[in-house]
Amino acid sequence: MTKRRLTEQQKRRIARNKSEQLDNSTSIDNNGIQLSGTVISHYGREVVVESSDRNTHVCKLRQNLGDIACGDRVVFIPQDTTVHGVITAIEPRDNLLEKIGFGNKTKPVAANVDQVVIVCSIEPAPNLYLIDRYLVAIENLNTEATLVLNKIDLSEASHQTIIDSIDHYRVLGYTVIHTSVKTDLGLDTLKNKLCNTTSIFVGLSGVGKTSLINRLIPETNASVAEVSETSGEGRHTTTVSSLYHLGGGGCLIDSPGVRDFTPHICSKAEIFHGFVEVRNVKGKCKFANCSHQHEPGCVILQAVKDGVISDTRYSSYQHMLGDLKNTGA
Ligand SMILES: Nc1nc2c(ncn2[C@@H]2O[C@H](COP(=O)(O)OP(=O)(O)OP(=O)(O)O)[C@@H](O)[C@H]2O)c(=O)[nH]1
Ligand SMILES: [Mg+2]
Ligand SMILES: [Zn+2]
Repeated sequence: MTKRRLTEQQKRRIARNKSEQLDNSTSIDNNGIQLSGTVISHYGREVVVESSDRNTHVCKLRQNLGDIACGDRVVFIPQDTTVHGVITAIEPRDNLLEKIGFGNKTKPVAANVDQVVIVCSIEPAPNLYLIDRYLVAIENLNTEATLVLNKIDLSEASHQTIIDSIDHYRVLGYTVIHTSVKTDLGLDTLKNKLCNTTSIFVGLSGVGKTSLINRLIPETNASVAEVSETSGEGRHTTTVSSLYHLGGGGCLIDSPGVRDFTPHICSKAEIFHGFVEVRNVKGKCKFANCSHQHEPGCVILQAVKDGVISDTRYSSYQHMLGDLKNTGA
């Protein structure tokens, strides 16, 4: 989109609107009503906040508060009949899941999550490098990662490689759940895994994140799309992250599908930490500063040779280090 130059008249109108907004927020401020709540979705600067009594309030974000994310705990002045509510503070976060969007700008995806559920499917087929990038990001957030392989009802003999490649993550200690929204397979297991936690569903567009959420929380009824016939990929039906409550306790955040989720990885240390199999042998290589790529006496290279670490995981590791170099980090 091209930037338009504002006319003097437009500038004056914007300044007038801003000062009116400030006046409005100050006048409610003086009423002294401040509530705590959780951000359940937001559209630009318009944020939907849920208070503890489960009422929703449409709020604006007070200037200088920075980016806000679904799952953020906030303090806000509730709306009255004439004006929007105003978010006055964002509580300190336990964690923040971010992605790198256009122009290398970080964009918050969700805050305060206990568990990130990476949803993949038989069709569209999983991208293992994308899964590994998610896992590195999640490991560095100190949250739990769970993998879901959805649309199992579509699997045929030719899909066995896909199933094996996802099941392989069990060897690394991750929970892998097979599901089908069509046959209900695995939905009880998934529900138990989500119980009493705040979880976010992430993954490619069209894998069935929203369909799973609609099935787990029937009253949600969020829109899902048909997978496009030609590409087999979804068309980004969900456009903003939204938080829903699970019947048995716990929250679920649906997120828009991503084709190219680049987690915010700043250093080699984050990559070393993010690959559990690399982290587990920390300090065991011959050289203390071993990059596990070419050095003699490297236990990781030996493990790859012995088949203990899979070739795909190791190539993701190399790929990620390469990406880091390309961004100049
Ligand atoms: N056969 C089959 N189809 C499924 C299953 N789960 C979802 N689908 C279909 O997959 C398509 C995409 O589902 P969505 O739930 O919109 O996918 P999404 O991951 O939310 O996609 P975005 O919102 O674009 O990120 C829909 O046509 C669903 O009916 C499943 O278990 N089996
Ligand atoms: Mg969706
Ligand atoms: Zn090494």
